[in-house]
Amino acid sequence: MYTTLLQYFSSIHSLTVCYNTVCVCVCVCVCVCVCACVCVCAGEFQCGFEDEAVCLFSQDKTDEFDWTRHSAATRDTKYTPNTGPSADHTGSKQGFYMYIETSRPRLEGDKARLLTPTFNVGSKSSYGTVTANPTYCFAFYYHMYGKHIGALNVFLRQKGQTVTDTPAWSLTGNQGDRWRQAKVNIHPTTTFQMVIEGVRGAGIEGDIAIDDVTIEEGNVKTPRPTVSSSTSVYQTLLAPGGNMRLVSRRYL
Ligand SMILES: [Ca+2]
Ligand SMILES: [Ca+2]
Repeated sequence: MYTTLLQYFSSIHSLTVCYNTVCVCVCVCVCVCVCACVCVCAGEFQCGFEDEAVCLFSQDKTDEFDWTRHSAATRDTKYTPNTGPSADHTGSKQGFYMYIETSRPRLEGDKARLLTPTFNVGSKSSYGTVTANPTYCFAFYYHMYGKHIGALNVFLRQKGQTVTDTPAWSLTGNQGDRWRQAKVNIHPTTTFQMVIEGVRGAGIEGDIAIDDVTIEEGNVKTPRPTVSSSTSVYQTLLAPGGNMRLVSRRYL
């Protein structure tokens, strides 16, 4: 209920805040709902899924199932002990992450897509100068453990006059029982979201989890991680640049 109200509230109010701001809203409902929001500049977008509102991430409704917010081990540990994380990325069993539960009734190929908030790309003055064609580093931690792991795909969804999804990153297959970080440069030229898609593999030992998602201005700062070519693909998005300028970045 709380999350639904929060998303409803945010959808009808343009939260006039910069991209670097994280807002937390509280709604009280007695016949009618009254909401209040507090916004704090955080320096970058960061989400560890610790709050029930999950930083205004949303579930795609056009796919087969949803991502689940969870802590400690994934739900069906009793029956499927060999898949999913046992704690969130920080190692805390009280910490939360998002994952796809691949037990019944899920079928091979079923997809669940998780959407970041929508960000504006504008132009930004900084001490009289203008930042043009900024690059953003989109980073997150993933956990892909189990013999039936399917795929984890990331798309840049640009929401101009038409909506276009561009592949930004993809990985398939068992990566072992550990959290690893993925980083990718993105070059949005208009309002955008990131789409995180989990695909169910051939069996029930296929839980895929993510945690600590960040978007910050600038290029990826560390070398691209090396991944096994036999089971995985790592792809850097090279979207065409534009004359994009950044002034205000905000949730819509
Ligand atoms: Ca977390
Ligand atoms: Ca869904």
